[in-house]
Amino acid sequence: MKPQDVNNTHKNNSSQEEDGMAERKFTILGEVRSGKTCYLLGMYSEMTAGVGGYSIIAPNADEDSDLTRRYQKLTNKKQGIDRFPLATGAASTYNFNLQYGLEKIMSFEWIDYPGNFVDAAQRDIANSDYIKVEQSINESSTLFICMDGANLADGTLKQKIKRVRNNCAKRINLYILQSVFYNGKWHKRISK
Ligand SMILES: Nc1nc2c(ncn2[C@@H]2O[C@H](COP(=O)(O)OP(=O)(O)OP(=O)(O)O)[C@@H](O)[C@H]2O)c(=O)[nH]1
Ligand SMILES: [Mg+2]
Repeated sequence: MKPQDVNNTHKNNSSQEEDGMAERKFTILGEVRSGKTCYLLGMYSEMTAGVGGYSIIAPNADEDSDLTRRYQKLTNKKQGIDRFPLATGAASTYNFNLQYGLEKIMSFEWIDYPGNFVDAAQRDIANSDYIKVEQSINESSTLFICMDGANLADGTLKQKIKRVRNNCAKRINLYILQSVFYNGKWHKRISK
């Protein structure tokens, strides 16, 4: 997206910003252990340094130090396997600002959640955390799909496709196929 495109969005959403709400939501769809949390930590670390003039900051100092500390741990090879994050136990919401140079051009929200939320056999649709995640998926302007590379590691092409279908597609398709398109926007059903 070009800076001017984002700027237009920013102007259109100025009242949301005044209310302290994120202008956009991004949600990552991925099974248990697919790398959602590691991606968030890596993305934040890379983007705080800036790429092509764009950078991301977490205006909340606690969120910034939490993400920074966890990324430092993730990259500390001396800690061996302990450096990887534990399975996410509860959903956490992070608020970020996207900057172009010194100018803030957009705020967005990112939710990190336990991957079993997207497993039909395990998810609890009455759980308020799950409802929050489903709502975030429904309201997101962008969905990322995160897949465990182990699905593609060994075996024949047919076996790899089967693993992707069973471990990834079966779980996340539900959230994409439940979408309905009206008024020029995608909307999704929310569990009652
Ligand atoms: N090689 C490699 N391994 C990764 C990468 N990202 C994650 N992993 C491995 O995958 C494991 C799971 O990653 P997480 O980021 O915790 O996965 P998650 O999707 O957040 O898992 P849940 O919180 O249980 O849903 C990590 O402990 C690492 O061992 C990556 O980019 N490369
Ligand atoms: Mg996680």
